[in-house]
Amino acid sequence: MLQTRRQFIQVAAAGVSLLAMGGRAIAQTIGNQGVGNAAPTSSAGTLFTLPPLPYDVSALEPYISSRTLTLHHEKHHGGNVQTLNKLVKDTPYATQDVETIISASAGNPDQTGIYNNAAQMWSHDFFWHSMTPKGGGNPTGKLAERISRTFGSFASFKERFIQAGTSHFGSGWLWLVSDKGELKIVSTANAHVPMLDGQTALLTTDLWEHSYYLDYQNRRQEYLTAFIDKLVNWDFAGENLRKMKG
Ligand code: MN3
Repeated sequence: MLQTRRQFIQVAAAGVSLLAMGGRAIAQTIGNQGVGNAAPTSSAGTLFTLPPLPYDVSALEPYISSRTLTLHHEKHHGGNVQTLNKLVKDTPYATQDVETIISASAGNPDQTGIYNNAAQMWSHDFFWHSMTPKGGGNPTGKLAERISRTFGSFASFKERFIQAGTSHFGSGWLWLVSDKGELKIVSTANAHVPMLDGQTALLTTDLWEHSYYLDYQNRRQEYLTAFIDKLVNWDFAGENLRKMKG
């Protein structure tokens, strides 16, 4: 599963100087350039850092404005990283990877803050990679076959994906997942991630209002339509499917 293979890179290697001392960064396996599995070794201060966006902040315009993307990445995703670092400091979590933190803290009433921020950090990183400046179009290869087989046609998939996101009540995330080998469209509330349900995420869209309100106000359906028609990164989803065993 992609989620279990997330690579860690040393902050210094990523060129981030402020947190370079003993720090670490998370990055997607895909889009991660020339980095190794550097394990965190410093007990003095292993911290997560905000991974850079995989494209320029203006690259998704006009569908997602640079203002939205800047705030979303720096303040929301960045806020998750900062808060998680504060919460895990001097705990056993400080030296663990984000998936382990999510799994171990989920459902623990004393660790709600840790869980929420770890899961949001993971999902935001996954979301940035679920989009690409020249996105949209049709999936290809095995993913295209699986989508057609599961949903009847790509058009039917798009309709159901947009409908699922539009009808989701409140904050959360919209996903295309593989659930025991079966493709499913699922929406999750707040910070919940599919890995907790034994599902492998292939693709996600952020349904929290901060992801679209400046650009679309209450028109969530327009945002979702733009996502699927103009932004979605089918190569990323296809790669996630390809990496699954079986
Ligand atoms: Mn968000």
